[in-house]
Amino acid sequence: MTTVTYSVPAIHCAHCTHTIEMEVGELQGVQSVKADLETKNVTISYDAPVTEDEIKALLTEIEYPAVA
Ligand SMILES: [Cu+2]
Repeated sequence: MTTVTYSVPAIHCAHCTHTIEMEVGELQGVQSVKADLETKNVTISYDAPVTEDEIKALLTEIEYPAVA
């Protein structure tokens, strides 16, 4: 399993963290998603078949892009 943490500055309320957790959690292979309102960090643990590129693409699509 791979765990990544992204900074997502667009997070501004509990609705944002909920949306991110729901949407990213639906990707096949994602084991856990935790979006933190205080730090604006999103920590995601995943296995195949999902890839980091797909996770980042989804975050961009739902308008919560990860910054490097
Ligand atoms: Cu919000």
